[in-house]
Amino acid sequence: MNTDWLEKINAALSLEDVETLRIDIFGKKGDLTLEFAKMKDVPNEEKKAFAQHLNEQKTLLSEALESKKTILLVLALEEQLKNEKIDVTKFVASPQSGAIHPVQFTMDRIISYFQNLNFSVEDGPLVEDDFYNFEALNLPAYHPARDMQDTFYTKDGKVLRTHTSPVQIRTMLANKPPIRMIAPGAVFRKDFDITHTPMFHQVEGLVVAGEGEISFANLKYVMVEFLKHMFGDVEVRFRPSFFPFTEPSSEVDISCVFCKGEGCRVCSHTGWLEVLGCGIVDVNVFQAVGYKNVSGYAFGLGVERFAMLIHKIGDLRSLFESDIRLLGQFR
Ligand code: 2U9
Repeated sequence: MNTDWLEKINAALSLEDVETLRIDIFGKKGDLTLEFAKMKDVPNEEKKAFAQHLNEQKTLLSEALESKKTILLVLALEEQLKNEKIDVTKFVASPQSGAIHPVQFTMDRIISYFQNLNFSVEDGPLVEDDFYNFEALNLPAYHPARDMQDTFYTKDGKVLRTHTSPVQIRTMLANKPPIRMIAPGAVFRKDFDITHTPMFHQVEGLVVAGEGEISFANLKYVMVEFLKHMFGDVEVRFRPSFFPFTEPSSEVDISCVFCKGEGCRVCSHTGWLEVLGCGIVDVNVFQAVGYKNVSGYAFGLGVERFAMLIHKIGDLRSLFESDIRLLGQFR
């Protein structure tokens, strides 16, 4: 070998240089490879010393190549770290995260409250048959609630459900008592003014057990605890009312969350806000689903109204406008 390979390896400036040198020394036509090829022409008595010398050269050069490679890799890494240094004090605008809509947020709170009381969560179709939406709920054909003014009808005589009550009918038809369920979801009514939208959300509840097992006291206890959970430290009052599907029936008020019962514009100076309806399930409803010797209570509420009172949102329509200034407050 006429070349001083060690010196060349020492002088290499890049990994590519090292690789070129490796090929020049150890490649098929490499300097050392050609030296080894000369073995066959060396006289027998000199072969041993010749081979020993070449093997020493081989070890020396390959170690030199390896250590040069390591040095260059470390230098490259140091260079990379220097270039990739980040300034953690630099200002970066953080991405905006989404938020749960206040109606969904309120719905989730209501649902989890009743799930903790072991109520199941049921759902059903939005487009319903007359039987499930009206007939089975003690709303006969002449009942004013069926009026074309209030209900959306499809061309083929179906209705957009006006409440989630058909879900309770379907659940009773598909199961035997006892039942402890809620039905959350969208409902539709031909109503559009400051306090009504043609689509809104309800959560309704139904509990059914054996004859004499469910009383108004059970219903009252659960409603009062639920309303205190949702609205905090409020007074609760029950007023007698009427619904076709419950008898007796009650509307339930809480002390006004704006004026604490003092009287203000929101509560029309009464100190009270109506928040839900409830009652003991009418025997006609149980008869329609073939339930005998049972007792039960039911309740229903509007989720938008709850959301507005909880979050002090003044205008119902703002819940349907997708305005980022409102929604952003719920992150
Ligand atoms: C079955 C039996 C009984 C559900 C009930 C109410 C009273 C009620 C309104 C509150 C405000 C609807 O969203 S709202 O306009 N609901 O007052 N709902 S009892 O009673 C049922 C339901 C299903 C089988």
